[in-house]
Amino acid sequence: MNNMNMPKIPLGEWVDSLVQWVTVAFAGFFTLLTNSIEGLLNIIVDVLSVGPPIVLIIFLALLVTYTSRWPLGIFTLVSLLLIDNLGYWESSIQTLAIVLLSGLITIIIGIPIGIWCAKRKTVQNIVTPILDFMQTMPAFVYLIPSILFFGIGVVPGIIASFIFAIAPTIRMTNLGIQEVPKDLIEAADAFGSSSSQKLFKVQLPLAMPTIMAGVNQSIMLALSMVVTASLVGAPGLGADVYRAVSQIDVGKGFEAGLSIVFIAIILDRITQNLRNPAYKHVLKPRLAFSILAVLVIGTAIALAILKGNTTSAPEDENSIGAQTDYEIIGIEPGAGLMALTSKAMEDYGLDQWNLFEGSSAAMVAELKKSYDAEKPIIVTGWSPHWMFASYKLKYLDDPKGSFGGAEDIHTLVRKGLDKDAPGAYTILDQFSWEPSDLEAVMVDITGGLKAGEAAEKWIKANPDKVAKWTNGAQAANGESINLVFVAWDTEIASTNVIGKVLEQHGYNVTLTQVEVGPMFAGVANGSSDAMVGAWLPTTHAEYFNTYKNDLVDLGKNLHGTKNGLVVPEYVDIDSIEDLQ
Ligand code: PBE
Repeated sequence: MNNMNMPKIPLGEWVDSLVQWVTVAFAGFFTLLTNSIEGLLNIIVDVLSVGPPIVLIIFLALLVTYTSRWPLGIFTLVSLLLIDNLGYWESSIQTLAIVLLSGLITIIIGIPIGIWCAKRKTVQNIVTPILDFMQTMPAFVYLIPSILFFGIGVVPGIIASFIFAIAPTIRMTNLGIQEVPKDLIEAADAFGSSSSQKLFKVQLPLAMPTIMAGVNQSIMLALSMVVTASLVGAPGLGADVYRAVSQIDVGKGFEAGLSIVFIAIILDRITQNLRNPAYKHVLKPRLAFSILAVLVIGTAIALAILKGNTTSAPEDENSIGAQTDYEIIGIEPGAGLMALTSKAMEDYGLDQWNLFEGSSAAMVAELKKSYDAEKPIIVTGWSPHWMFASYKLKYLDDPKGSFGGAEDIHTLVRKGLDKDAPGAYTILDQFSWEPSDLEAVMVDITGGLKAGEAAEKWIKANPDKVAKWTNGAQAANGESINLVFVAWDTEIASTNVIGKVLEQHGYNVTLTQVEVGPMFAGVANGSSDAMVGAWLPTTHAEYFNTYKNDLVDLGKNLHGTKNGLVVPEYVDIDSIEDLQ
């Protein structure tokens, strides 16, 4: 509702249709971009991980020593050894590669735009507000269209980091050039320099310290995006942090976070002193950086040649693994389904395969993308779920039973709720329905209804069921109830329905969306009143066992769920064994 009696401007809808149009119109371009970025990233990762970790560690320690003196060199050596020791080396390489690549793109695109801004007032007037927009729009927002354009994985993460990080480079380049003293420019003009001579011989060299300060900031901003980017499946330390949050693993969160801090310090010191290395008297920067360039490029070429020679392995291009890049598209790292899938991958010996971490929404987006293009895809799936109504899908057979059988969904409430809110306790206790009910709500939500509206619609259509839940429950008088849930389609639907029922019974209900671990912890420590999405006995066994003494299990609200690996029907396999 707005208070001027004006119809709402459909801004969101416009953006939606624009993005939809762009997704289709530029599909080819996006695929090209995705493949190039992925290719470049793979090269960087390969170069960085050539030889055992100690090679790169010593190399980086030497580089930092050269640019920023030996104490920092020793710091680099010790901190990287620690990262390796803690088991975060591979993640760190991924993160480093992502940051280096977004940094590189930032420089290649940012510096020319900065120069252009400095030369033309009009360009600056147009670019400045765009930069303001890019910098202040929450970075999460870029991820959404990025998934649609580039799929899930590392590419949308790199693009979002780049958009988020490019502003300082452009601004500082512009500033640096404009700050070059007028008399120097006049002198250059007096000697008859062309404008490119002026740029490369006078303006850029003098502006370099400012430009490098901008690049340094851009790289730091890109690094700060790694956690956000992991929400859409970017690998690396960000994914480790996200997993730790999702599972409330304080120790792992700290270890991965500390690794990010170390990398930030190292990158910061290198980029800060790149122009003016501490030991430039011992080794001329020109020579030092030529050696560096030769080493890096030489390694890349050598690796490419080696790779070219070894791809002769008889790999069947039509195998499901080759067609899907050996990737299984997963959901939130803390989800029970992810643990079950990892176990299944062990049980069936799928060591070649990768389980992608991201979110349920990203998984569904990726499924839709592949489905529309009739491309093979394997996702982690569960029922009830609307995707089975919207697409023709099948579960892969699980002869070893790794995913367990049909389960129940339980309602868990905090201790003391029976005394503090007896009416709500009764309703939550009596809450029980069928998979088909839940599915109906989910289908309405994907059909475009808001979750709350879909819930109300279902409640209106099913008065008898609701009457059974509320039977004998004391009405409330605006007391507050807080329900926690994870943004899984099933839980969005069920939590909204029970929330509306409680509201209609006089409660003031808030729904709080959190990660998996925090959902259980929140009810156990009493900061939330209840959750209706505990999948037992298998999927959430670990969380349940951790917190069961501190919460009250009101038993099942639904029976007959399923977990497993799901593929579109047009994919020509039937069993997890076919992936071996
Ligand atoms: N799910 C849906 C959750 C439980 C509800 C299967 C994605 C999980 O895997 O934890």
